[in-house]
Amino acid sequence: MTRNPVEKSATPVEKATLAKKTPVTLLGLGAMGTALARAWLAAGHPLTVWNRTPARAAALAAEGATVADSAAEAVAANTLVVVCLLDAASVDEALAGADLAGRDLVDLTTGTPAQARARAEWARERGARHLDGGIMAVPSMIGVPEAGGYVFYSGSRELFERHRETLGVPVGTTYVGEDPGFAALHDVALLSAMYGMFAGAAHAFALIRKEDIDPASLAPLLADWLVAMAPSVHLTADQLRNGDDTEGADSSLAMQVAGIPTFLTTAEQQGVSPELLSPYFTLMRRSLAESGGGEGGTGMIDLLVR
Ligand code: FVH
Repeated sequence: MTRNPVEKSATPVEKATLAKKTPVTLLGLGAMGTALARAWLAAGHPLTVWNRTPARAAALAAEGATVADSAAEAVAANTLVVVCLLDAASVDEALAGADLAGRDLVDLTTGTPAQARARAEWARERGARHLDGGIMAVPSMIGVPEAGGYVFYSGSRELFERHRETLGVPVGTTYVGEDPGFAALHDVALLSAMYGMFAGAAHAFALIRKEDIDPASLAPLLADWLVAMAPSVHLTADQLRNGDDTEGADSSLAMQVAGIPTFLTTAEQQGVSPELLSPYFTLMRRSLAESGGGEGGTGMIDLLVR
């Protein structure tokens, strides 16, 4: 293990400050892991890191991290072990030879709810406690509180509370429940909505692509419109809760379905494939037909649930 040069040369005051901060082990120094590492180092947390490709740890060693020669050695160094690797298979591979007994394993690797539940059980069988995390941020948002990023956590509330302060150093924290799968479920839900937004924006840019319209002039209009429409999710939530999709509906489903030909014809006339929008329009039509003229769009949500 390469010792932390900052620790070796620390003054008594620096050592006292370091001593108050929870030591962290971090496995994975990709784009996200490196950003997390820098935030903990900047806040004065003693940090032990490991990465499959050792060269990625060199810069962090110079910034004060202790670099372990193996994942097992890094896990042995501290109680709090944070993992941020590519996928569940890489977590299996990295932790294969590590003794996890007594460790608090926090897995920030993106995965499915089922993978998170299986990991919690896997950790329990190895004598470790487990929290799953779903990162709602990109690396440039880490260590920048005003960027608004955060991590969803699920699993033991007591474990979350114990490490809340340390976990909150790189980016905000939002606890979503004892079920270990809930952080991943929230993560995937929000990212799925994001992809829907990206799909709509891609279609919008395609519509103007062949015209004498600067994409840079459409972009702010698009962004403002999406922001103006975003609060509609609160109305949808209320309607789902109350089982009444007429409640507060400004725009009836029937009116929206009547407008579908306008969108499809415009796409055709602009030489744009309707492939991103068509599935949603199909669902709108089915929902209207099956609801006998429902007012809102929550019927589509129930049609999606198999
Ligand atoms: N970057 C982002 O924008 C997103 C934001 C939301 C959350 N994601 C998730 O975070 C996890 C890590 O993402 P990342 O950005 O750090 O990813 P990479 O830069 O590609 O680094 C991958 C690290 O995983 C290591 N690794 C891959 N396979 C293995 C393996 N079989 N055994 C051990 N380690 C492995 C890789 O090591 P190396 O290639 O440097 O040797 C990197 O450390 C991820 O779940 C995102 O979905 C990021």
